[in-house]
Amino acid sequence: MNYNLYIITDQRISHGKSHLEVAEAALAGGATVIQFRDKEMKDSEAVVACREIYKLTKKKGVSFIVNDRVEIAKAVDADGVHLGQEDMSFGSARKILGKEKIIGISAETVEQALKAVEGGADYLGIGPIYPTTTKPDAGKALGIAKLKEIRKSVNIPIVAIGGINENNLEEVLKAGVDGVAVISAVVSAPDIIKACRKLKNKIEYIKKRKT
Ligand code: TZP
Ligand code: MG
Repeated sequence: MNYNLYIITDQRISHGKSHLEVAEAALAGGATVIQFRDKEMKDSEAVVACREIYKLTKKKGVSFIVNDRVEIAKAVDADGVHLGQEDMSFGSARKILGKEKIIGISAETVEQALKAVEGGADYLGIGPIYPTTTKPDAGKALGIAKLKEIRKSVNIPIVAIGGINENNLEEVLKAGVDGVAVISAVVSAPDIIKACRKLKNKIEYIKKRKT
């Protein structure tokens, strides 16, 4: 899985664009992962939206992850699910989805990261790295030093999240993460395709320079 530019849909801040419209634009702009994230949408509607997004991602060979909602990930045959510390347990999710699917876990501390790895997580979402208003209940910003510390403690893929934009992208990537997860800097942008392309080009440039 290519974690480079992990875009998370959010209809609350997309200025009227649907999850599908956001996903379509993000894919056109070069997103390498699309995550569906909606804590309010009815299951029946979420399944319809996810089926459509899934189809688009498959046309592009991009991974499709569902946030929190394991049953919906299962229903639409998504590539995987992303779980926070308060969501369904890893073991239950693995049972429902089977061993082939990707399960990502959010972690804010080295302890949580190690526990997730031990439990069999496929990747970690670490954040919020910077302050963010997109997730009001997110903890305090972790900062780059903590991100580096977590990076050094585990060897599975890491995606950094929270307040990431084109201005801080470089220092985040320099911490050794595999990719960045972005919501507002892309989803709320007037031109999602352009915002994605800009980030994507920058990520590729920085990664190439490093190798
Ligand atoms: N988890 C930790 S921070 C965050 C989530 C879902 C929100 C990230 O959104 P943004 O707009 O990219 O700061
Ligand atoms: Mg969650």
